[in-house]
Amino acid sequence: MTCYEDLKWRGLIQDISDDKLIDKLNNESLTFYIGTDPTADSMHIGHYSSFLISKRLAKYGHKPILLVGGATGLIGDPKPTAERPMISKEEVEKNIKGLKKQAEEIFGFEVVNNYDWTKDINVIDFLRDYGKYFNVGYMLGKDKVRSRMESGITFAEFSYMILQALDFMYLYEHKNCTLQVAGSDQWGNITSGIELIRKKLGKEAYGMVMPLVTDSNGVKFGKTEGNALWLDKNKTSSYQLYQYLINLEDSMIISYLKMLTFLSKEEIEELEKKNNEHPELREAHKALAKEIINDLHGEGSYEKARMMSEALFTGKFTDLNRQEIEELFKDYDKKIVNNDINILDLLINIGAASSKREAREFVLGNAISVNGEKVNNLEYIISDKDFLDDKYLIIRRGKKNYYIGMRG
Ligand code: 383
Repeated sequence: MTCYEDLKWRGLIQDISDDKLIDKLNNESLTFYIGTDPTADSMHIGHYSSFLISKRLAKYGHKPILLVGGATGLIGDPKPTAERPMISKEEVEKNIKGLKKQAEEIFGFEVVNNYDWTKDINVIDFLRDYGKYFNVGYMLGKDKVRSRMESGITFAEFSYMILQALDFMYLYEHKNCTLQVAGSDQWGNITSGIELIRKKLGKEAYGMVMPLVTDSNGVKFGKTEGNALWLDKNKTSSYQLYQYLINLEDSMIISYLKMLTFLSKEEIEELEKKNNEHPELREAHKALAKEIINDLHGEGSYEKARMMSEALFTGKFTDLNRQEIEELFKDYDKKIVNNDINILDLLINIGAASSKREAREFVLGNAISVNGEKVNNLEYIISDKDFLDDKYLIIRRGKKNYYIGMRG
């Protein structure tokens, strides 16, 4: 497959600025860039799905530049709904550090910061050198601006597209960057850059946008109950990512494999077959989770997350270490438990039973296990050996109810 065919097959091409780009992608080595603004100190999975393009194009011999918007982050790319709150310079500074490190670690390419070439442009030069090339009618025609005509847009956010256009031109002139890639929400900003380069330099530059990855209801990939899944493993653990990925809708899984992994066409077609024949095995989901989690958190991270999830299912926790147990039960109340307590009293103390009578029923009914071992003896006494890693005691009632005790 050619580069373009591959991108097309994966569903990664929503729009290109000029058909000439197809030939260039297939036969030349282009320098291209993709940018992100420092609105948080970590990227989320939505960024990951877009920034993966850098690795994909690099595989075909193109050269990626990743841009962190130290300048643009101070202004704010207009959202279709409302003005962004201004972020303090200190916060932007802190976020840049986080993002730069992350971009370097995860994607492994050169990272530039547009603050470096924007900070010294004074207002007169800005208006003469760039403002003069932008017709207000043209700017008003951009989707993002149009959608804000009712709710209002400040001059600062209105000017954002000029800053992004200026970046493209700077990178064109200084790094021979002829292509900007992004999610489809960036189309207006990218075409502004192409126009500026054409008008000011008389040169041709290109843009390519990918669809934003969503579920079948149009909800952005990686949004769970209004929260984003972060790429920083201290903010979103491998286990949390695993839970999210393994539960994705069946109908979307093949398109996710195409867009979010580097598995080949053959491998994905094989998984598609398995998914159709035995959806209950969740082979395609597992493959997706494995690719993403290992890529983000390092080899072996998927296996750990899978073991944790398995433990929750079987009730056996003996293979997990203290940190993994803490991670699994981080949202659970933990009750202090001491040695020599009888199982019935323990069940009441820990909240698994409301009375001795009920506790007795659970135990005799085979519903209770301690760290995965069934306990059906009413005289059972908790001792040292019951504390996993000398700290935690995991009581399971039935299949799904967990209660956690810890040493005082
Ligand atoms: C700033 C200066 C540039 C080029 C790009 C930028 C950032 C851009 C933007 N991007 C989004 C962001 O920062 O706002 N104006 O969160 C997102 N991107 C990527 C992708 C995406 C976009 O970082 O579609 C999703 O992740 O393009 O929304 O010179």
